[in-house]
Amino acid sequence: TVKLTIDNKQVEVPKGTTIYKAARKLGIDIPVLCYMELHDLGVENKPAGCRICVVEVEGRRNLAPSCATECAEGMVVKTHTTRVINARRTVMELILSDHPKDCLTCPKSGRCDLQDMAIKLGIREIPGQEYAEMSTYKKDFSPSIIRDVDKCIMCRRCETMCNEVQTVGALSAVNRGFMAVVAPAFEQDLEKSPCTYCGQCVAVCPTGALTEVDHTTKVIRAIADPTKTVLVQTAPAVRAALGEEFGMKPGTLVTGKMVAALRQIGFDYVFDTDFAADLTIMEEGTELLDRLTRFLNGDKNVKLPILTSCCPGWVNFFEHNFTDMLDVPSSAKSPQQMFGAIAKSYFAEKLGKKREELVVVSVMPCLAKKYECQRDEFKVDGNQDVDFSISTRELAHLIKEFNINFEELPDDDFDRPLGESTGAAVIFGATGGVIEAAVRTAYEVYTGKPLPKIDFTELRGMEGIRSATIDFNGLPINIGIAHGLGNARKLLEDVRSGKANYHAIEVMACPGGCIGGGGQPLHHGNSAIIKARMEAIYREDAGKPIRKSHENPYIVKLYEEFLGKPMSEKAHHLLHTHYFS
Ligand code: HC0
Ligand code: SF4
Repeated sequence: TVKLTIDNKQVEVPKGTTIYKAARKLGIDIPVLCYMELHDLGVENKPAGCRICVVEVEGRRNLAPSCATECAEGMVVKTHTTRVINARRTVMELILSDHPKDCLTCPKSGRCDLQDMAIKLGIREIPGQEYAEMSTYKKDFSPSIIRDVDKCIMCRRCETMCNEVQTVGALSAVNRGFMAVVAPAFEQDLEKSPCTYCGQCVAVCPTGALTEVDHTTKVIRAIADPTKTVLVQTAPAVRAALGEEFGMKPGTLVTGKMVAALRQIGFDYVFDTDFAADLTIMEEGTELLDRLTRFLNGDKNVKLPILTSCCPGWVNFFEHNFTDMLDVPSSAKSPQQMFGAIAKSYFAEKLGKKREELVVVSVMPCLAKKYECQRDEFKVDGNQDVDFSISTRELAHLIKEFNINFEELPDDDFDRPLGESTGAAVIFGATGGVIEAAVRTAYEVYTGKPLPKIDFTELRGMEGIRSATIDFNGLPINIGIAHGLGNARKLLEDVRSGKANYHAIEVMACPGGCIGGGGQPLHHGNSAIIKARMEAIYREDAGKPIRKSHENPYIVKLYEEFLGKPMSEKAHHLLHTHYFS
């Protein structure tokens, strides 16, 4: 260890610790723009590029970037001398001189790290601004994400997220000097790159350079249109994070308030993606058991392990990177898309309306869902099963725009039939939850016996790659779980090479699963926030009266009245899909 003094306080830290981290140990928060630590992932973004974090080290001529300078024995550090403050302001003025000043209309306004820093450092004018040249780039619109590179400050957090955590490699620094920018190869549009729309780059971008495509205006128009019946479905993870946008603690569950707010906004029916998650388990669970039985009967052509297919970032990733394995994932559509298909057939019939008269909106913790709902396979004669997908952040905007006092709302309940769900559906929102939900149903269907215990804690947690063997009455079922696309790549490569031996694998593109999605309140890679949301998800499950998908009475009714049985011809037509390279 080494001992040093920071702002007149003594601290002892392990050798190799940076000044920035040593200061944090003392409760001193040195301001940073580019630096980012992803606690549980062992990944740091440390380009020492922004120079906002400089400090004065006694005996050294130059100021030192605290994020990249290691502590030494006897060091004396000052974090807010006049020299340091002046240097920070100068750096900030330089950054702002090449940054658009359209804060009033910027989608990131109010939650922008750069704006916050300008306020914190008391920047009131930018000297020489009238002579400064601005670098300009064209805006890049994809179905999910907008890149407004004029606002890029070269912190390179997105690059770290995309390359190191997700191993997608869609973003890297190109050009030099004034024209340096983070972009896809050859400065192509995101849509032509291997981007999966996972949105993790958006989740860590400190400025308005990376934001979601906004669907709220379209939603407001649909609600105001008297010829349309507008249905909303809410994803499992939204209820565990929406409260944060209203100042509530991470991990606060706001299911009832969320339903009440959606009613006040004016949706005709407030339904739940969780209903469709239960439906997904019926289809995917049956497919798993079907493949297992064929395998046990000696069928050599059967594809195992089955891979979950409900995460659209993951689907995009395997369609791009594992083109030789496109028949391995489950053919079950995601809950978002199952919901849309059932809403515009079964429920439309119940209402006596044509599918074109219905508008289906989803609220998702995810940006890839915006892309997913536009895929051609999920349209009938050009009419999308899910018309618009808004993120948790966009829903928070809508609630504020509609003058709703969210904190004061009384709890309300979802409409029936497409609003009823079980605990198994809720846990879809956390890594490991989809496969736990599938096991709860597959076990009982396969063995014909009730589960001795409902909670499979061995499938839970934050470890990037996990595995467990579940005993199906004497038949051991090997389960694999990965979250974060870098982990998914590792696990899939082991499957491809025959090194790993699993019957079923769950993959979620975002660290933590959907609770850590790119459409959630910004988590900046902070794992404490993700863990609090995860606990909330399991709390909601534990409190549900029904906790197994096959016991959802409205799912039972849906099969009786409409679909027949899981994987029937009708179910196949409405609830299954295929993949492309
Ligand atoms: Fe998820 Fe989903 S669980 S992907 O993480 O499967 O986005 O929350 O809505 O569709 O249900 C996201 C979350 C969903 C879907 C569900 C699945
Ligand atoms: Fe990379 Fe995901 Fe961002 Fe696409 S959305 S650029 S895959 S981090």
